[in-house]
Amino acid sequence: MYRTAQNIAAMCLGAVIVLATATPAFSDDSVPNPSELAAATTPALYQGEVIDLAEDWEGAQACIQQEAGALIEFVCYEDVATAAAAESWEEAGEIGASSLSSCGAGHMCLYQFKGYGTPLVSFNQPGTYNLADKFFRDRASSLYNNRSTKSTLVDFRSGIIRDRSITFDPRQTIYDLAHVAYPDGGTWDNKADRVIVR
Ligand SMILES: [Ca+2]
Repeated sequence: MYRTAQNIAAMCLGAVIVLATATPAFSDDSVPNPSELAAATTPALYQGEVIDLAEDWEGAQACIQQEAGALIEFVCYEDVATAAAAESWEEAGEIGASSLSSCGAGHMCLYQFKGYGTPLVSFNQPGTYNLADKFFRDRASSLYNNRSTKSTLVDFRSGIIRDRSITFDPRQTIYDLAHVAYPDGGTWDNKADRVIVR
């Protein structure tokens, strides 16, 4: 009798171990793993996985800052249309007649290519963001400051040369930063190292 009970206990323990092994700590893909979050410079959720925007977007085309206090700061999508639908961006946020791209109300959107071409990274919380942390340094070529406040791009300079900056009005769009003159010659295309959102 004792032996049988022991065997049953062992079987139960085995079953528990199998269950524990087969079930991840977070069975819901939408819940990020805390250790992954801590290891990433800029953790973002993309297709149920935590990625680090500073390292690799892993094919994501639109990474959207979430409301303050969100469990994870950025959520990424495979294209802008999917992002716009998931984030409930208003149609008013669409740029141009083709609606190829969009930028949600309250967001400062930076696009890697002119004409609002993706990848896109957007910010909707006031703050100062180093774009290297988003794998976006020296990449922005167009933008839409779809906010009620001004936003600023900064280009880092070294030595005695002051950093350069340019500020955009609320709702301002720039189709092509290659048409925006840079203080020391050239243009603002692929120059921005930091964005300041107010
Ligand atoms: Ca730069």
